[in-house]
Amino acid sequence: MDEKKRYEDIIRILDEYSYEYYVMDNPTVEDAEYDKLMQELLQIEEKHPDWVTNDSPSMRVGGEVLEGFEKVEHKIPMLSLANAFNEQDLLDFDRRIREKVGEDREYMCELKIDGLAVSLAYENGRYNRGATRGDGSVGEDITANLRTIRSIPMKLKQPFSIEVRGEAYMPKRSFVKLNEKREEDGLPQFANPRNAAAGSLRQLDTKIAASRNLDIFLYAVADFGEMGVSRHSDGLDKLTELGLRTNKERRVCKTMDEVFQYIEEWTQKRETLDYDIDGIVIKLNDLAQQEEMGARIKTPRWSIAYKFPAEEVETKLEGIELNVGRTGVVTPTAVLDPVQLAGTTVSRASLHNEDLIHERDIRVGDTVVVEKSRRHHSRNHSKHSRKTYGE
Ligand code: 3B9
Repeated sequence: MDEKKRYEDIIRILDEYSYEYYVMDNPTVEDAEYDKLMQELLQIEEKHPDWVTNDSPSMRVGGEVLEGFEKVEHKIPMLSLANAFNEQDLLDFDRRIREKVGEDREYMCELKIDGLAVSLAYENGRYNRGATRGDGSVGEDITANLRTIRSIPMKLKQPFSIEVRGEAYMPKRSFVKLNEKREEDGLPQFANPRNAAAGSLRQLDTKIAASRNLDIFLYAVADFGEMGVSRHSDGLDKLTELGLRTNKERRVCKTMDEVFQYIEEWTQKRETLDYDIDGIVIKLNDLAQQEEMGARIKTPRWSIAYKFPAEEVETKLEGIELNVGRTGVVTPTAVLDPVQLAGTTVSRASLHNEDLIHERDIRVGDTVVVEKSRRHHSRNHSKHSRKTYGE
C-alpha cells in the first residue's frame, strides 16, 4: 500500500471532519473515529517527519515556542468603523449615502463581534499567514497561534489567493470555564472574553493559545475584486463556500425600518448568543456603490457600527482628584479619558475612598474598567471604576 497516499487521504478526511464539526457545527462522526485517524496520522508522521508540513492537522495543538512576533504590513489597510450611538446617527448615515448613490440601495446588517480583528492570508488556497490588525497598517504575525483555531481551514475549497478579515473571539462558555480554572490555580481573572482572546493570541507558547478554545468569524476580504461578486452579501456567501466560518445572523435590509428592526431584535437577543457582541454593523451592500462612497483615512464611508449602550467600558485613568467634604472626609474622583457608557459620556467616576485606591493599586495611566453601578450602597455615585487585568 502507498503510505504517502494514505497519509494524504487521512489529512483530507480529518480536515473534512473538522470542517463539519467546527465550521458547519454539524459533527458527522464520533470523536472516537476522529481520534483513531489522528493516531494513525501521528504514527505516520513519526516515521516520516519530512512529510509533515505546517498545515497538518497535528499542528493544530501547538508546540512551537516563538521568540517574539514579527511585524506584518497590511498592504491594503485594515480599516475600522465609524460609530453611531442612536437612530439619528444612522439616519444621517443613510442620508449621506442617498445623497451620493441615490434611493436605490440596500444594506447588509451584521453582528459586531467583540473580539480581536485579525487577517488571514491564503496563497493558492493554502493558509499562509495570520496577523493582528495592529494600527491598521502594521500588525503582528500570529500565524502559529491562529492555526490552533480549528475552524480556520488550512486549505480553502478553491485555490484562491486572498486576504480575509474577521474577528477572533473566545466563546462565553470557554471564558467562564477559563476564569474558574484560573481562580482554582490562584491566577488573576480576565476582565472579559475579549481580553482573554487577545491575551491568548499574544502568547509566545502556541500550546497556550491551543488550550484556550478560541473561534473566529470572517466578515470581509481585503479585495473582493478577484472573487467575481458584485455585492458584499454575495462575497460573504462566497467565503462560506470556500469553507470559511461566517456569522449566519446576517440580513440584507432594503429600508432603514428593516435596519432598525434588525437592531431591535438583536438588542433583545444578544444574551442568547455564546459570544459577546458590542453592536451592529451596517454596510452598503453593492460593491460599486461602496467604491462610489469611498473611505476616510481610517474608516469607509459606506459602513457604520451602531454601538449598544455599554454597561462596562475600558478607558485610561488621566488623573485622581481629591475632594474634601464639609465633614472633612476625603473622596477621590477618577478623571477619565471620556467614554460612552450606558448612553452617556463619562469623564469622572468616584473612587469612593483612599483605601480602595491602595487595595487595587490604582495609578494614573492605568487602563481601568468603568461600569454602571450595580450596588445599592453606593447610591450617591452612578459610576465606579475597577482596575482591570490584561495578560
Ligand atoms: C480597505 C463586521 C467588524 C466589519 C470593515 C468590522 C470591522 C471593520 C469592517 C472591513 N464587524 N464588519 N467590517 N461585521 N468588527 C468594513 C472596515 N473592511 C476593510 O477593512 C477595508 C479595507 C478597503 C475597504 C475595506 O479599501 C481600501 C483600500 C485602500 C485604501 C483605502 C480603502
